[in-house]
Amino acid sequence: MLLLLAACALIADADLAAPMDLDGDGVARPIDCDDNDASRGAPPTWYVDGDGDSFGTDTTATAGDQPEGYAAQPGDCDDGAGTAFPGGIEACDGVDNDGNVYGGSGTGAADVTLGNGEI
Ligand SMILES: [Ca+2]
Ligand SMILES: [Ca+2]
Ligand SMILES: [Ca+2]
Repeated sequence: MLLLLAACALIADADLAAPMDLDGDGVARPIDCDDNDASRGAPPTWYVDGDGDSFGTDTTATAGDQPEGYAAQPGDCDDGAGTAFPGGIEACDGVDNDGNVYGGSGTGAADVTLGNGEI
């Protein structure tokens, strides 16, 4: 018991007041989602991805690991169509597949061919 009390006296007040950052990544507990892994710091923002195309909506959550149904990036032009996302390949399906506002009729009417080849 006396030995334990003596050991506690060796801990400086500054050490006790300092935030815990065991992995030295500059993010202290409790914000650091894994204080034993310097490659993981504050939990990232995740974006709701309803169609599973890896692009999410503006609805977000923060978590250390990617929650199911969330994507690492926002910007889905149509979160109800897994074939429509930024940079996607335009197809003759009445959907704006590449997110550039061209290609989706939005009315159910026949697709229209544009000068740039998109439908
Ligand atoms: Ca960490
Ligand atoms: Ca999506
Ligand atoms: Ca989509």
